[in-house]
Order: sequence, then structure tokens, then C-alpha cells
Amino acid sequence: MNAPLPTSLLQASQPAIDLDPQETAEWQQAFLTLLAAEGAQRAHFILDELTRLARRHHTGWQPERVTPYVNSVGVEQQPVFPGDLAIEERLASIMRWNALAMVVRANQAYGELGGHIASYASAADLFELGFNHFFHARDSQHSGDLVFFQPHSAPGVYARAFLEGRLSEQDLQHYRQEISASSANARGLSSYPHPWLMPDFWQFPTGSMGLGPISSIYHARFMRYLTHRQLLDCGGRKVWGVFGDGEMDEPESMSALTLAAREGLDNLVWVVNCNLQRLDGPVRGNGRIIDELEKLFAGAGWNVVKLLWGSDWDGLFARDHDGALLRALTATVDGQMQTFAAKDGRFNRDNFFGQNEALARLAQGMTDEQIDRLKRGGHDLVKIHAAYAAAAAHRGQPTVILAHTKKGYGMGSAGQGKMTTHSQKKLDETDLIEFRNRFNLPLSDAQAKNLDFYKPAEDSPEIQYLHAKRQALGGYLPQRRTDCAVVPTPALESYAAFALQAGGKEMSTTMAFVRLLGALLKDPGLGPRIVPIVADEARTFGMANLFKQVGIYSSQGQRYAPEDIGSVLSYREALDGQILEEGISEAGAIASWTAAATSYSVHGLAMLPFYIYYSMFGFQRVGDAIWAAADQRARGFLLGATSGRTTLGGEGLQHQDGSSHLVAATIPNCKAYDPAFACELAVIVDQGMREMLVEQRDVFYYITLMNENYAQPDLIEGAAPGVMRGCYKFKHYPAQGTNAQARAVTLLGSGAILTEVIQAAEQLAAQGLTVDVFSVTSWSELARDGAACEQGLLDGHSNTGTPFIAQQLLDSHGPVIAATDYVRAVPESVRAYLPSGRSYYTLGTDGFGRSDTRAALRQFFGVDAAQIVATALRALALDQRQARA
Ligand SMILES: Cc1ncc(C[n+]2csc(CCOP(=O)(O)OP(=O)(O)O)c2C)c(N)n1
Repeated sequence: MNAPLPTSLLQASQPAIDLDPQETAEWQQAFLTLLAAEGAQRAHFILDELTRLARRHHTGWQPERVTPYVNSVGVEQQPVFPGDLAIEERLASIMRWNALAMVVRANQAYGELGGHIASYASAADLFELGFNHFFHARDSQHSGDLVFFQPHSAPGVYARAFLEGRLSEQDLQHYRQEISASSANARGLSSYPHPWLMPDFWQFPTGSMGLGPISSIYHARFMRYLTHRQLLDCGGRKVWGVFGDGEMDEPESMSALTLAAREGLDNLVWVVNCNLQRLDGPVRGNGRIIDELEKLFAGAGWNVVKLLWGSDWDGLFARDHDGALLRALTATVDGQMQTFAAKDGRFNRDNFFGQNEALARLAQGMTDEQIDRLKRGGHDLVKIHAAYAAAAAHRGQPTVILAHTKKGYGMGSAGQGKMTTHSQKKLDETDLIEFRNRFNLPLSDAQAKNLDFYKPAEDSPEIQYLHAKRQALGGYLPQRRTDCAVVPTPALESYAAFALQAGGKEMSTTMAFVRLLGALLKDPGLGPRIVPIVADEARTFGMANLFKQVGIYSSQGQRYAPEDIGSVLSYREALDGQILEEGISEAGAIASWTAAATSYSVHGLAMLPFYIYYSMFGFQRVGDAIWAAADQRARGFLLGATSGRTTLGGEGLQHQDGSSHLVAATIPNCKAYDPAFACELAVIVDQGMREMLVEQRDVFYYITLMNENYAQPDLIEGAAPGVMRGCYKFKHYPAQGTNAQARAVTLLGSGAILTEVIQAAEQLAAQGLTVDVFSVTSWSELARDGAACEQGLLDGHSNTGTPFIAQQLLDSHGPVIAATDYVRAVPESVRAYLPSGRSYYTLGTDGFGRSDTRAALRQFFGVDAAQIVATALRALALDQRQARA
């Protein structure tokens, strides 16, 4: 039988005005009697019945969405702590010190380096409890948990790795000095978790607030997907994420909460470190972030575990018979709570416990020191363990643990609870000695003042304990692995003949892509590894046939008879469905893509995602998430469909993308292509698959696709290498008529505008000019190649070749005119690498988009055949004038 609720809880939730206290007491007593006699289940039933009754009579009553400001796990439900508390506390203290020393040292040496102490100071116990008891690494028995770390708490993770012997003292001395570290034979420790910079250490880049939270949800969902599709059993694995309460303000943090609940992701646990502060000040100075988050998460369907008070509050709550303590806590807004955190025991006695007599009585018998040391829940390992255990055991819902902590915990007057603590990275000698004393660190005054790192001997109980705990959990974390089996890809001709020998058939590159994808999905080896992802636009891209062919993934199968059940394109949801249909959420879809694109590393199972979307809503809309995926060494395809400024007639400003190739070019491991023809597309997809799945290189591909139908040529023999390197000669147009010494021009075009370039070439040839047309498949690959050649020259390398674009254009003549459906900066990126002495003119689609027909748009932006012709003629005239001058 459950113990009756403490009366303090009942009284704290009483309405302000009680018109009949005796009657209220009778109702309360009746409820308590029921609870005591028949238990919680029966009590829940009665409460539900009363709620229904109240609603039937339209009383307008709504249950309060906030539970009392106490721990969700009651003292009586708390499991016995399964470790050595004293050792774990000592270890956490040592890590606190080393983390602090790392940041302060770096800033003493170079004031500009930055770094944070206060965030980890608040999160240390939350991290440590996880490391010692919950976060499982990948070993032969367990495929490993995924852990997302609050980014600016990275020093604490390094401090642990130092004690584990995974990082050296030299490494710690090179915190935030990635470049200079190598000359000191150390590894530089990156500011925040960066898989790109520390590829065997960090798994998830979390430095951009909000991306860690949404990413963790989609990773958890992707694990379900792998399990349901019987590709990998992810049962027993969890995704843990430690995030900041300020970080919860990011739209991305919150945007997928309902998805996590809808999918019943009980493999997901978030720990929100509610230190009540962000960078500038309190998260909700005039309110209470924990109450707000509780309502939000509970409303979204999450299991909420509040971890508010440490064990030393248990006695206070037990003695709080009239609910004064709970009332006072409930009435304290976060700004005030922060002030209490920043002040000493005396201040708290006078100003918190001094609010009324009942409170003062509670504090009687406690010294100021004891009041000062009253722990918030997130600093008490026993309470944290109880909350984590409850979260790990919960079934059917994701869990959020709202952990109440103090920002800058233990930094004393130098930072605890101070407004400025987020950026505090300098501590004077008195502060250092105070910190040493506060955490009983075995350091002499001189060692403390000198910021010596501290590591107990290898055979000390602390270090042995640390290793034993990690061994029991499968090894060390964080750890990023890359071992995974190669996925063979089919031969290009076996699935892409329709594109390679298109024979002039009309189709759009989007149609060609969908056909390629459909064929690849049928390949017995590769097919199952493909993850098609859409954000509610499969029909727009002509992919509806895939609904039937491979199904849409749904953790619930299909519980309805679809309206179009008889159709060949019927909307089919299935537990083993392959398509991830993310609804109208580009942020969600890119998080999904990232989960699949990093599966080779996170799960040791290579998957190949193809995310197809309106190109405008990619790099522009979720560019930061793509950047994070790049940092995470994603491997997969992004397909920017309906791309360009002029191929999407009628859609206008918000839909017409003229810049995605410009942004894509800034991401070092993104290979971006703007193919004009289905055959080029097939070559690029084929080579990309091989590069990612067979050669296992950390690159991803961005390919733009168009919805404009036009005649598709065969692949020109020998063109494939040029397609991949960015450019090949499409056609030579001899001058028509009898003009023996025809003037010559060279035209470059990419994507949709290549068709305009070809028309222009025909018109120019008809006017007696010799024209060479080059299809540029990738401006950014050409520019990278050019830059590499230039750098080689500067470095004095004798084997530096000529830039590829210059090689290609070598036997062409006359001025070079480039036209694309993107801003001019895209073709401008190769200007420096053209053959010397050639004039170069670029046409592009700068400015805002418009709604109109393709023809009108191309005329408006000056990229239609007529204006390419006009530009070529003017360029020729100019060249000739200059030659004469
Ligand atoms: C997208 C983004 N915006 C801003 C920042 C800068 N920033 C880093 S930490 C931080 C405050 C974080 O506060 P909170 O989430 O409450 O974590 P705490 O440090 O308090 O634990 C800010 C604004 C960032 N890293 N990412």
C-alpha cells in the first residue's frame, strides 16, 4: 500500500481563498482514506471519474498542469545507491578542478581563447552519474548508447578522459589550441564537441544550441527504424542528451517533442540542466523555467521527472507539516532563486527562511554553513541516480529529467549564481584556494595557485573505481568509431541505361532521379540500405510510386484503410516501410538524414540516405543543421529539387533558389553538382555511392534537380571523368555558311540554363560563329581544383598541374560566357582558373525571385538564349576593340 501524500503537498496546492475550510478538510480526509485503504490505482480511477463528472457539467475546470515543486521520485521510492558515494564525489571534485584549471590556464596564456567553467560546474554531477552508472559504450554485447553532451561543458568531459588516461596533461594544456598543439606533440582539444576535429572522440556536434536536442530525437527514432526494418536490433540502447535550460528556447529544441512522444521513444532520455541561467542572465527571471518546461513536456506527451532537491532537503520537507517550505519555494521566481544561489548561508537564513516563522523554525538548528551547503537535486548523486533509474525504466514515453542545479556551482564568490558567471574564465588566487577547500582537493596552496592538474595514482581507489565502472559499461565514452562493412554498389549500366542512353527522350532530371532511386531500391545488396527521406513533397517530385514499392515507415503500421487503397500509388504505411515521410519539417527531415548519414559510425552499419526537398528550403532554411552534419562526417545525398531561380515558374520569391550552390561550396566535405542531364546525374550518383559506401570517404553530395522536361542526350563517350571533376565539352558548333575564319566564342552552362546555352550556341553558329559548349556539372569542384593548383604553385610544388577548367578550355577559343540559374558569384568562383588571356563574362540570377513563366523569368534575369547570344556578341566586339587598341 502506498504511503498517504504528505499533507504539505495538499496544502501547498490549495486555492488562495477557501470559503469553507472544514468542508475542504473533509474532502481531503476522504481522499487520503481512500488512498491509504485502496492504493494509488483506485485513487487515480476516482480522480478520473470526478474529472469526467466536472467536465460533463461544464464547470470549466482544468487540472493544474504543474505538479508540486518537489522531486518526482519520492524518498520512499528511491533505490539504494549502487556505488561508492564517497569515491564518486571525490572523482567529480577532481574533474571539476581539472576542467577549471584547463580553462583558466588557457586564458592565462592567451586571453583571447575563451572557454567556460560555470556550465560544467553545474552539470558535473549529472555527467558523472551517467558515466558511472548509465551511459553504455559499444562492446561485443551492446551496440552502445548515444550521448549528447552540452557543448560548453566539454572541459569536464576532457577532464574525465584525462583521469581515464585517454588524454594527457599535454593535451589538456592545449585546450582550444588545435593548431599549435601538434608542434608540442599534443592533441588540441576542441572548444566544443567536434567529430571533424576529434574524430575518434566526439560523436555529436552540439555547439550550435538546439541542434543537439532535435538531433537526439531523430537518432532515437532512427534506431527504431533500424529495428523495425530488421536491419539492426537497437533494443536495450538509449539516447541520452544533457542540454541547457536556456537551450530549450531554441525552436529546434522544441520542434520535435511531439514526434518523440507520438513514436513512444522510451529509448530517449533528456536531462535538462536547469541552472536557471543562460549567458546574459536568468532564463526566466520573473517566472519559473522548471514549471514552464514541465507543462510543455507533459503537454507534448513526455514523462517528466523533476529532480529538484538534494537529500539534505528530505528532512526539511518531512518536518514541513504545514507546507510553508513548499509554498515559499513555489512562490520564488527564478531570478530570486539565482540570488539565493549567489549568496551565503547567512543571507539565505535571513531572506529565504526568514520569510515567516514556520520557515524560520525549519532552519533552526542548522548552521549557516549547512544552509549554504543545502544541495539542489542536480548536485546530489543519490537523487540523480534515482531520477536516471526512473527514466531508464520508464516505458512507452520519452523522459525528460528537469534537474535543478546552480550555475557555477562551487565557484564561490567568483561565480556561483552570478549574472556574469557564464563567461567567467579567470579566478584569482583566493578563489582557487577557496575552490580547493570547497571540494577537499589534495592540492597544496602552491599547486592550487599554479593551477596544477591533478590525477590520483593509477593504483589509487579512485582511478581503479573509475576504470571498473566504465569497464562494466562496455568501455570509455565519448568514443567515435568508424568500422563498418563496405556496401557494394551495382554497376552503373545495370540500373541507369535509360539515362546513359537516353536517346533524346524528354524527361526532367527529377524524373530521372526518381527512376534511378526506384532501380537502386531493387538491388538486393544496396536497396535495403537506402533511406528515402521527404518533407511532405514526395508527390511533388513524382515519387508516389515508391509509397507502394517500399512503403512509408510507421512504427504503428497502418491502422486505417487508405482512401486510395485500390490504386497502384496507394499511400502505404508499414512497420518495415522504407521511406521516412517527415511531414512539413525541414529541420526534422535534415535531422533524420543526419541520423541515417552517420549510421556507419554511430551504429557500425552504413546506410545511404537520399533526402529530396525544395532546394530553397535546404541550405538557406536548415544550413546550420547541414553544417553540423558535415562536422559529423555525414555520408549521403541531398537532392535540391525544383532548383534554380527560373525553373520553378509561378512559385515566386520564397521558392526560387539562386544561392544554394554558393552556400554548398563553403562546406569542405560537400560535393555539389548542378547537372543538366539525366546521364550526368547517373554518373554523379554512381560515383558518389562508391565514394561513400565502398571507399568510405567522409563526403556528402548535394545535387540539384529540375522539374523541366527536355530532350535528354546520351552520355558522351569519355565524359564521365569530366562530369565528376566539374566540366566537359558538350559540343562543338562549327560556323554555318562559308566564313573560313569564323570568330569563336566559348559558352559554359550548368543545370537548367545549359539548354538556353545550347540554343544560344545554335543561334551564334547560324550567325557564322564557331562555338564550343561546355557543360559545367560542378562550379565548386572546379573552383576547389583551381585553388589547389594555385596553392601548389605558391608552395613551389613542381608537379602542380594546370587547373582542370583551364585544361578543358585549352583548345577552345574566344571570350568565355557562363550562364547559370544561380547568382553570378557561383560562376565567378572559377574566374581565376581560366586559361590566361581569355575574357570571361558571367550571367546569373541575382536579386529576388518572381512569379511568372520560365521564359519570362529567364528573360527577366538575363539568362535566356537571346541574352546569352547578345552577351557573346558584345564580348567578341569588346575583345576585338581591345586587341586593336
Ligand atoms: C545557436 C546558438 N546560439 C547562441 C549560442 C551561444 N551560447 C552558447 S552557450 C549559451 C547559453 C547557454 O545557456 P543554457 O542553455 O542555459 O546552458 P548553461 O550554460 O546555463 O548550462 C549561448 C547563448 C550558441 N552556442 N548557439
